[in-house]
Amino acid sequence: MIYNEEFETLPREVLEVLQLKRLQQVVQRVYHTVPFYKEAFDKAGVSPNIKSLDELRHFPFTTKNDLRDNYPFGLFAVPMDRVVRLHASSGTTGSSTVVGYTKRDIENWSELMARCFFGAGLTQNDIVHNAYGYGLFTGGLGVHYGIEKLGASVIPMSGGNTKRQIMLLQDFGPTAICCTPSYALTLAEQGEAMGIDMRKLKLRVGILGAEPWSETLRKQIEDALDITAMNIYGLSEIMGPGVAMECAEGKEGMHVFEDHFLVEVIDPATGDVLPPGEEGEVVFTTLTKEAFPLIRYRTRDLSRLIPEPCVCGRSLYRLERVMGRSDDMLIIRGVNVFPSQIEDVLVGIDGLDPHYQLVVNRQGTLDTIEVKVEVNDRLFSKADEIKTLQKIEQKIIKDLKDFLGVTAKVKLVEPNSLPRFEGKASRVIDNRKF
Ligand code: DLL
Repeated sequence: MIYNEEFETLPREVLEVLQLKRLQQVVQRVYHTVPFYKEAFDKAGVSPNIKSLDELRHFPFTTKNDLRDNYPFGLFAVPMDRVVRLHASSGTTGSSTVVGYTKRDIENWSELMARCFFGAGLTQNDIVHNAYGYGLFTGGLGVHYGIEKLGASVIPMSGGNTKRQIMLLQDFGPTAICCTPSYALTLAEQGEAMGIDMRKLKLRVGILGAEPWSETLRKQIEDALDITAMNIYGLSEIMGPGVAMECAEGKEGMHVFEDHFLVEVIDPATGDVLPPGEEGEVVFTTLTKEAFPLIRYRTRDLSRLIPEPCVCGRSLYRLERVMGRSDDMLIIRGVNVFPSQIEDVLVGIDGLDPHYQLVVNRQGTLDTIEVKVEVNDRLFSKADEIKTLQKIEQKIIKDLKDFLGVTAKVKLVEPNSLPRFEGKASRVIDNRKF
């Protein structure tokens, strides 16, 4: 099912003409309104008068660090009186990334989300249980507006409170659910533990994303809930959910909405653009965003483009399931966190040494993170004062929650007990299997 027949099935040549026109406009606009881009383009010696799509490969990349350096609104391309919504990623002040939307941006986003839902087989007759978190995270509201745009009924459940979620799944009888894949499995398991036959619910479709997941997990979720589980991809910087989405007919690879986002895949080491089909890091340029356009944003997500036509009839290239990243970002229960952010929190606490290890596990369906950190000699010599240690442990737990939104287990360990590194530190032990 195709929501916007005109734009989702454009012949490639026509799509490319549209992309070029939009690219020319956005490049001109950022050059003249955002000092960061003027400086970056001038430094790279590229002219904002683009004549072909191919020229884009000579433009400099934008990275998460650039967003942080311009925190909070430095990369916005419109005055604040045109911004109607802000979202942000998790992180302490200055390391969080903030994104903004104009009215038109929200309309476009809603339409793209409606495309996702319709493509997954939903119509205005569906009731959709939205368990993505509402708030600064783009998942909750992004999905919410898309469901309303489609004309289906949305249950704005947000995350957490699993028992209540299960109660509403029974009482309201939603036909679709939106949440992370790991949460879908948690709901299935909790429901079963409560003696409920989760396969008997009215649910028939799951729109799942925001974290990497495998075909094996898809099968497990589909079995446990008796639904079709569909993969949705997106990132706050580019818009939020709805940058790419699987279609019900193909269910293999996620169609990128290329009329709004220009996608490239690059070699993460050299930055060279790779031919379609080769695996590398995904880079997006927004073609229509007003408040917060991004040119050649390096997502750090690893994938490949599938240029072959899809059985659904869309001409849009597909992005293969994203399974990895070219940086060390972890996604713990939907919260994105870098080891360096955890380090920042730890070094801010008296009595700790900057030697730590992060152990990530999957317990049942939920990701857990344990932070092991060395106390310093001074504190260790007073360690008989158990209360002092407990206090520090509690402070770390609270700070990680307050600053990063991460719920962690914390273990204080003796000075010099964690591994030391000669080259690159490898402080993360990720035992999850995707
Ligand atoms: O996770 C937006 C979103 C919300 C997508 C709801 C889908 C559903 P961020 O918090 O900025 O935005 O995290 C973006 O999450 O760069 C990927 O590494 C990862 N990610 C998102 N969707 C998928 C997916 C939202 N389907 C980061 N498969 C991205 C694998 C995904 N990874």
